[in-house]
Parts: sequence; structure tokens; C-alpha cells
Amino acid sequence: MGGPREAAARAQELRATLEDANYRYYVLDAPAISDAEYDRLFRELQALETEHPRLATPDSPTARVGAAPLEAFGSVRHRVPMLSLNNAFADEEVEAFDRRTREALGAEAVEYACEPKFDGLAVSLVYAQGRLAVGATRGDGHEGEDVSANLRTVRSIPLRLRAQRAPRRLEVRGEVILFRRDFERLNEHQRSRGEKVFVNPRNAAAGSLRQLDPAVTAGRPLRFFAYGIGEAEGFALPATQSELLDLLGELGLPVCAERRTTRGAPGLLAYYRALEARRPALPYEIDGVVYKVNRLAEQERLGFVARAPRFALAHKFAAEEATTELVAIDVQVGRTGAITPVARLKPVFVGGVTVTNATLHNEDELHRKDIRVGDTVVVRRAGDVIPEVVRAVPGSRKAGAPAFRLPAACPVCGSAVVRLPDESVARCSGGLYCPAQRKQALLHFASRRALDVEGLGEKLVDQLVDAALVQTPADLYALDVGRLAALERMGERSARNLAAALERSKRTTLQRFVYALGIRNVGEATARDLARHFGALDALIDADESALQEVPDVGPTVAMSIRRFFAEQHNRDVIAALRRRGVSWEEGAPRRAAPAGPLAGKTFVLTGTLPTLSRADATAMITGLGGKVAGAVSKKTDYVVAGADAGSKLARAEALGIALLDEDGLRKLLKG
Ligand code: 5U1
Repeated sequence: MGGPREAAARAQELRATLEDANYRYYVLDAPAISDAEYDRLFRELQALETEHPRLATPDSPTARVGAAPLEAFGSVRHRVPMLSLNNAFADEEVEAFDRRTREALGAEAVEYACEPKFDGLAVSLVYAQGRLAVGATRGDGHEGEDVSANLRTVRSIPLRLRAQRAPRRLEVRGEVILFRRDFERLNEHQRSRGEKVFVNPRNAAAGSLRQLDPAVTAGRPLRFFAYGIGEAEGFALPATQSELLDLLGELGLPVCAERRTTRGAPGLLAYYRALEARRPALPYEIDGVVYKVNRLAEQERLGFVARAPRFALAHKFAAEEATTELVAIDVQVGRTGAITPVARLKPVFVGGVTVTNATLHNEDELHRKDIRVGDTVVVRRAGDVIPEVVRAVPGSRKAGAPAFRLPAACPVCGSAVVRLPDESVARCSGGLYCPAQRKQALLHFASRRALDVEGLGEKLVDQLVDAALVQTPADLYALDVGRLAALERMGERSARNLAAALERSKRTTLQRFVYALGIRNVGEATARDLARHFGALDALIDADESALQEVPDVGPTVAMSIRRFFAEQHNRDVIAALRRRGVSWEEGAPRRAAPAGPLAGKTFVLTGTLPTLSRADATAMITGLGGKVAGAVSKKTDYVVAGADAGSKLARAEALGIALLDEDGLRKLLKG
């Protein structure tokens, strides 16, 4: 193979040829050599580097599989945050975006850069002196995971920028995706080896990038498209977004060929329609388009609102729909006991995945849409959301198909299924007993404001339930240190700590205990009122609905919820077992006298985020003056105190004509 000097020259030549082949293939989309030729040159370079190890460089095309498996990913702080985009679905929202942009810029017409919105995973690539230094996921936008070793295996990501004088530091942002045909091949391969099959290209891309072993990622045909930059030093910014992407292309980064520039809302909408029509023919999946003000100086003037830029907008495509046959309707029990009808479908490919189950939301929706077993139905799926049955195709009904009825008993635990007057969903009243609700019920029971079992978090609850050591909260108090210490990742010391925390939690208050039971609609405030009013648990258990409604802020819905809970023998059994195992509290005489203070008899509901007061502070101020703070708005509510992002409680208050206060209003009222 000649002497070292010839070898070095040949290695350099091979590297240049392979890099150029990559650039032509991935960026210019115009392959210059065949796959077989590429492989031959690649192997020749590998052989040279093996024979002369000093020739191997970290940015050689052969270095893409080199790194050893990682223990875990480190984290990377994004010096310039990776923002999300505001979304639009309707044409009017796009017109409003253009109007706002024109007004803010004082311009008659604005030029935009339009790009596909890739359905993949956003990543950041930092090039230092032209060499790929760090690659990271978006994470929460401020801090992502260091997936450098994995990103280095992605062949369309250059390890070295194509530039005579590379920028000192340039952070390229874009999306890692899988082409559809590569995704299908990958799944065929996975299936043939009995390995996990991915539901869609996006999930496959995400799963591949987060592999701890870069060799696994290297075997996945991931691609990358650049769409912008983050931090930049020693890099002369061009005037526009479209020129920026041209420049990234020249530096060797793949940029998408579907980009266009246009003016005004009609231009944006025309681009959207054209790309929507081309969508099925594109080799990769997109879920919409992105519009950006083209001039970078104008982008800077527009700036950002909250977590999204004011100069850009994602215009999403409508969810994909398909028709298929509804084979059966089952019901599922959620973690909070919600009973959801689920459609079992003849398999249908929609929104990039094969769908066999879809939600029918709730009983009312099902009846409103009049969907019955045997119907041909329209199924919709968008992005990662759960597929839903939209409607039945008229005329597809089989003769005599009956309307669906929810079962009267929970299919998981057999407890009564109850629908409260104000709710759209029916729920299992098994509460503490129902296996479907078990983990949620245990976490709530142990939470800080309930029995406050320090150290009993999600992972441990999963372990305890999965190992069948705990079924109800009462079982927690039968655990011993030996059994706990035998759990994975537990150890003797942690086991002792947990046992001690459980022991401490046994001594509690009636208010905490009632709250810990997790009765639907009984939050902390109601638990406190119930505890005060009845003084003893048995009095509460025995109270009928009218007795319950004597408690301030307990209306028919809450009363019914409490009755249903205690009516279940399983729940009473769990309470008895808890008492037997030593959970105790002081019981007192019922206290039904009205409290004193200028706000006595007044009930407040807090909703949304107040500018300066925390919820706990506002509650303390109100209750300190004799007022009550309730969890839900009812006719008995006197004031609703609403802050930012107030939701349904505010809407309900408005519907019932209840006085509304903001933080200032509350402070004035409290001052008298
Ligand atoms: N094509 C494209 N996708 N995408 C996503 N461009 C683009 N730009 C983004 C994001 C989050 O953000 C910048 C506008 C900040």
C-alpha cells in the first residue's frame, strides 16, 4: 500500500472524495457516484486508517460509528434558547399574523420565507472552528441532552463545514427525520429480527437519537435538514432567512428544496396549498409549513413573545382522515377512574400509523354522533394525538344495530359506574380499590398534603404495585423493612427510611385523611370543611346527601360524589384496614357554628395565576378573615378571584353571574 507519505496523501484524497459525495447526495440531492463506488472508497479509507492509525481523524467519514456506548447523556445549555412556534390552523389566523406583522413593521407588504414543517426531532449542532463540537436535543428549549456521539453517525450532518475560513462558532438548528422508505425498511428489519417496530418515522427518529450506544444509531438511516442558526461568532449574517439557508447549504448542511419566498397572506396560503397537495409525494413526513419574516433585521425588530418568536408562524395541516369498520366498542378505565368508550377498528393506515383503536371520548359524544358497532366510520389522527372516531358514514348502518350503553359496573373492579350531574364522563367509584386507579390513588394518598409519606414517589409506587406488594393504601402499612429492602434500587437504608416515614404518617388529622381518600371533587378545602363539620369519620361516612349539603360549599355534585364513594363496600373495607393498621387522628365534636370575621359566610374560589400572590397566600388571607376558599364554583360562591390563564372556573362564574375579582380587587376587599 506504499509508504506513509503516499498513504497520507491517498487518505486525504479519499476523505475529500467521500465528503464531496456526501454533500452531493444529501445537500445537492444529485449523487455523483454510485452507492457501490462510495462503499469501495469508504472501505479503502478504513483499511488505510487501520494500517496507519495516525492517519485517523475525528472528522473522517469513517469516524461516524466510533464512540463507545454511553452511561447516560450529559446536558447542554443552549446559549440562545430553542423556541417553539405559534401554531395556526385556519386561513384567518394566517391573515391575522400577516396583518400584525405589517402593522408592527409599518410596512405595506412583508416578504416571507416559507419552509416545510418537518415531523421529526429538533436538534442543535455547534460547529467550533468549522468542526462539529456538540450536538444536542432541544429538551425544554433551554437545556437539552448531549447526543453528540449519535448525531455524528448521521451521514447528512457534516463533521466539518465546507469553508476556507470557517466561522469561529456557529450553531446550526434543524430537524432529524427519517425518510418514509427508510422507515419502512427499518421496520421490516426490526420485524425480521423480532425487535421493536416503530409506530411512525418521528418516533423512530426520536428513539434512534436517544440510543445510549451510538453504534445502534449509526445503523438507523437518520437524516438532517437545517432550518436556522442559534449562536454565531465570526460569521457574517446575510440579510435574509432564504440567503441564510443558501449559505448553510454552501457550508455543506442539507437544506430543504421545498423552500420559497413570497409576499403577503395570499402568497403564504398559496404556498401552504401547493405543499399540502405535494405532501403525499414528498419522501418525508411534514405536519405543516413554517412562515418566517424573510429579512433578519425585521425578525430582530419583531422579537419574541413568551416562548415563541413574533416573526414566525407554523401553519399546521388538518388531521388526516380515513374510513374503516367499527368492529366493537369496549370501555377503558383511566387512572382517575374515567370510563372511556374505545372503538376497536379494522386496521387502517392514517396519519402515518396503522390504527386499530380510537377514542370515542364519552357517552354523550358517542350518542350525539350516533356511532354503532358495524358502522363504517371516519377516523382522524394528527401528530401524536390519540386517534378519534369523527363520524359514522351515513347509510353504512347494519339493520338492527343497537345503540351503545355504558356498563353499569366497572370492567376492571366491578364497582358501580357513576356519572355525576355536572360531568361529561362516567367514572368507576372503586377509588382506592380499583386496580386501574391503584397507582394514582396511592400517590395521592401519600402526597404531602395528604398522609405525607416522605419518599413514596412514582417509581416506588410502580415497583410496589408491579411486584403485587401493595394493592390498596392499607397494604402500605403491612410492608416490612425486609421486603422493602429486597426491591431493586432500594437497599437497607432507604427501606428503613421509608418504613419510618410510613410509621410517622400514621398519626394524622381527619382533614388530611379525608383528603387522602381521593374522593372525586373533594379537595383540601372541602376535606377541611367536612372534617370540621362532622368532627368524626363515621359521622361523615353515615351522612346522607342532605346532611352533606349542610356543609358550606358542598352542593349536590360533591354530596353525591361523597355518598357514592362511601357506598362502595371496597372503600369502607380499605378504611377499616387503615384504622386497624394504626392510622389514627383525633376526633372532635362537630363544629357547625359559623366562623367569625368580616368575611364570615363568604365563599371564594381561586382560579388562574395571580400576579404576586401564591394560591396558599391568598387562601390564608381569606380564611384569616373568616372567609372560605372552595375548590369549585357553584351558586353558593360569592367571589371568584381570577388570575392569568383562568380556565373553566372563570367561564362558570361568568355563566352564573358571580362577582369576579382580580388580585387588586381581592386586596381592596380584604382591607375592607
Ligand atoms: N422549517 C422550520 N421548522 N422550524 C421549527 N423552521 C423552523 N424554525 C423554528 C422551529 C422551532 O424556529 C425558529 C423560527 C426560531
